[in-house]
Amino acid sequence: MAQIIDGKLVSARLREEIRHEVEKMKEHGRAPGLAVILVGEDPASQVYVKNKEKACAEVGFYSEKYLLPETTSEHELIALINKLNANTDIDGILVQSPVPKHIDYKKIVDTIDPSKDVDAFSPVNVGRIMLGTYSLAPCTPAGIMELIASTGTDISGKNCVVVGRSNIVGKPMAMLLLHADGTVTVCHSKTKNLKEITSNADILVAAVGKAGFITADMIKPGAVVIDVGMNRDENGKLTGDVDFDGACNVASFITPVPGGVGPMTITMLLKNTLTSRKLH
Ligand code: L34
Repeated sequence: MAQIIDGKLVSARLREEIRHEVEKMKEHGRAPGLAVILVGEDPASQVYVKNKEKACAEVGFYSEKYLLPETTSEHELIALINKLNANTDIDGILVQSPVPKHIDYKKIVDTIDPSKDVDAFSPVNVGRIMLGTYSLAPCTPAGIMELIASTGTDISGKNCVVVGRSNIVGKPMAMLLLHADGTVTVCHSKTKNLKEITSNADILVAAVGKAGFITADMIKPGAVVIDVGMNRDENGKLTGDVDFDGACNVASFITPVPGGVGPMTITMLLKNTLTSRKLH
């Protein structure tokens, strides 16, 4: 049976370190400040943003939350970001994705001052991730690196397979694994012989967005399996991209959904905001 990688536990340890550092920081100066913006009423986004706000309070950050109506114009959103760019109490700005269709997310990300881009989504920060010279890490992939480290697995020389090539997860994940000397393969919807490739993975990261897509027969015995999926069934129950029960019989370590990658994404956001505070 696979051991479950407890994302809440790994998160709690890191958040305690952050909280402690913030406490010391506040003796001499201001706390790190994060602004989170949500446009519209997507129920899943509301949960994630609420979790981010809660996490900020937990570690003693200053935070501002902007819940804007669906009808907010691109122009209004850009004006708010420009105000936050100039606000010296704010070290991090995050616009929760997805945004309504009439807003161009790329344009929004381009407006955020790269030094406050705690998602590390802006072209400057993405470039730094590619070069390996980044200080703001992509949150979900960086959280996954911590989860892998928590198992004691050395990535160097391992076959790492990432299923999914999104800008938020797949692409930056591949880069971080490559920087850690993994042998990295990125698979996607056009990949042929997917099972053949995943079956060779010592470390398998599933970021597909389809419930139960990765089945036990696609997993190498003893693999470390990371499930990035956040799929909701018709009853609103959260499930990952991996058939968890089946995978448990094959993998050596596996992350659950919920309680795996999700909490770590938020923890890395806190870490980036703290880093950004030190640079401002
Ligand atoms: N700008 N947009 C921006 N930055 C991000 O880093 C995100 N992401 C993704 C969606 N859009 C974004 C998140 O915050 C996904 N994501 C995220 C964050 C937290 C959680 C899930 C996704 C989370 O807290 N998950 C909990 C369960 C929550 C629930 O019950 O719905 C968990 O234990 O996995």
